[in-house]
Amino acid sequence: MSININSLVELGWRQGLQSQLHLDALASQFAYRVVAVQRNQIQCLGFDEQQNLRELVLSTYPWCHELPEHHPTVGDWLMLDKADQPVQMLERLSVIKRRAAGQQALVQLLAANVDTLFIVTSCNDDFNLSRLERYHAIATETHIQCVFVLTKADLANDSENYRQRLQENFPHDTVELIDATSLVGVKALKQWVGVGQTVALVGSSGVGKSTIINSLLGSIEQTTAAIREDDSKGRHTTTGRSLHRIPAAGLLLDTPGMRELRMVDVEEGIAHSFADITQLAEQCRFANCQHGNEPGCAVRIAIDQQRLEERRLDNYLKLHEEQQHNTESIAQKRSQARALGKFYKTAKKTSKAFKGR
Ligand SMILES: Nc1nc2c(ncn2[C@@H]2O[C@H](COP(=O)(O)OP(=O)(O)OP(=O)(O)O)[C@@H](O)[C@H]2O)c(=O)[nH]1
Ligand SMILES: [Mg+2]
Ligand SMILES: [Zn+2]
Repeated sequence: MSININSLVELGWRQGLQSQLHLDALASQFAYRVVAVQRNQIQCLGFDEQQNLRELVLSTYPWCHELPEHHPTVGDWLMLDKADQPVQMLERLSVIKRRAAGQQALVQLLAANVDTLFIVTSCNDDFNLSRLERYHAIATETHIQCVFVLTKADLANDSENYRQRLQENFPHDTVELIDATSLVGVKALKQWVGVGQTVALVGSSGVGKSTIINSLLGSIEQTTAAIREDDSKGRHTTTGRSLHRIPAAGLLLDTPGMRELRMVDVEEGIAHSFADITQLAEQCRFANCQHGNEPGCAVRIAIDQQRLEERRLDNYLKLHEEQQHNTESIAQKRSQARALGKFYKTAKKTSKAFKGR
């Protein structure tokens, strides 16, 4: 077989990807993983016929006119023919996305085929449970395991408080409190980055995503920069997404700190992330209870009895509404794009038939 499975495994190759291919494709095509995307340049890594590792830069692919959500993103797998032409993109086993910035109703992909998400925040003013709940819902939607990484433990004298608040809000997830600048500090994170595993790091600018990557790599591959003293905000040092291989371990995906994380296509993720609220809601007297002033609201009772934080309910309702609004706008855009695609196809056929006459 032309694909060196053992080596591709280190790049994250697995059964769920291979099973998407017919035998003839396996024999004639080569799997490449997208490791960085800059404007139209897609950098990917794979193996040639002699099983040598190769890095390629692609600037076009046959489906480049489709909606942005169908374009390759970091972590995607492309199948290339013997002339290095991309022929297909494999179905994503997981995908992290948000509604793109700006007025247009478009999806922006952040990463594909991720196993674990390190949701990074610091023991300082960056700490915000409502924002962390956004990341959590997005990961849960696509069945990515979440690990909360709380950095700058060495700079805060109440770091345990931060850890406790995080763990109470996310009782089913792991929380790691670390000093990201030291090798010893990031040791606890190694267990999530086994051979063939892909871990993406997300979080605001300045929380230490690139610092964690450098410490795990044991070398400086990513530029880092000090945060602002007055409000703990970062300086948006990392501007692109890129995959990094840790020797004898897995892959780490660095991302730029995001100012906004607008929810889209995440209904199930929200329901799972806020399972405590959705379960309580089942006991409300009215099936369509909005958990406001209705009598017999089990969610309100839980808040009154301090079993649920009001902030968490407010955020749940907010995210729910936001995701519904964005998903509807994007669904419209998708159906417009489909109609346009059909129109072009028909126009092409008609023009061919006309020319053939
Ligand atoms: N003392 C200490 N400093 C840290 C820790 N984590 C990060 N830093 C520092 O915080 C600053 C920001 O870290 P970066 O790694 O650049 O942050 P980032 O999340 O990659 O930020 P963007 O690329 O802007 O999104 C750097 O000066 C790091 O050295 C930590 O755990 N302890
Ligand atoms: Mg960075
Ligand atoms: Zn209710």
